[in-house]
Amino acid sequence: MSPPTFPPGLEAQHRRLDADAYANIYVVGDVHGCRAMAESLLDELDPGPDELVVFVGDLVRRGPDSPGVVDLVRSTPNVVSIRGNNEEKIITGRRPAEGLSVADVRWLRSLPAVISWEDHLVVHGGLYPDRSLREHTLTDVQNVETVARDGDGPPYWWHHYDGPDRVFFGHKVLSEPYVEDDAVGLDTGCVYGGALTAYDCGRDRILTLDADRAHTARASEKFTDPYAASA
Ligand SMILES: [Mn+2]
Repeated sequence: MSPPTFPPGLEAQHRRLDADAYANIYVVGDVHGCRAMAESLLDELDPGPDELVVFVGDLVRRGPDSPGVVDLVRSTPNVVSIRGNNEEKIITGRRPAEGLSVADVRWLRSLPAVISWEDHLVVHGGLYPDRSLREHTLTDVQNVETVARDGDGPPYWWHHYDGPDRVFFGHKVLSEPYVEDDAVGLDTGCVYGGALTAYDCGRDRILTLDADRAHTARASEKFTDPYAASA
C-alpha cells in the first residue's frame, strides 16, 4: 500500500510513521491550554517506550496554560502533535502568543500538519470527501468542517468521507466522540467543560476524562452531535 500523498508544500509537512516501531498508538483530541487534563490523561494512558501518543493539534489558546501544554507535549517521551488552526494563528501572528516564548512558537512551527501510519491519517480539521489528497491545502486540512456551500451546519465532511484512510480529527467540538471505520472525531471540548478524549488504536476503544470546569463558556447546543442526520 502506498502512503497517502499531498501536494508538495503540504507533503513537506506530512510525517509518515513506521507503525512497526510501535506496539500501540493513541490519538488525543484538542487540549486548548488545559495542562492538568492533558497530564491526567497521559498518566492514564501511561505510554510505554514502544508506544506513541499523537495529539490532533490545538494544544493552545482559550484555556489557562498554553505554555504548560507546550512544555508537557514537547518534553514527554513518545508524545507528538500536529499543528491545528490555533497553532497556525499564533505562528502567523494573527493572534497573541498567549505567553508562549519565541522558542515555544518556533517549536509549534516545527510541528507537522499531518501524521500518518499504515492506513491511519491524523489531521486537525479533516478532508474534503470529493477531493483527492493532492487537492488539499494546509488551510483545508486544518479547518474543513462542513461540505455545505454556505453556513457551518451539516452535512459535515465525515458524513460523506468513505476512505481509503481512517482519518482521526479534532477541531469540531462534538457532544460525543465520533467513531466509525472511516473517521474518528476526538474534540469533545475539554476547555468548554466537556471532556478530553483519546482513542486507543490497538484496542479500538475510547478513553475519556471529563472536565471538572469550563475555562471558556459554550452553550450546550454548540456541541455538535457528530451523528446528527445530514441534510
Ligand atoms: Mn480546537
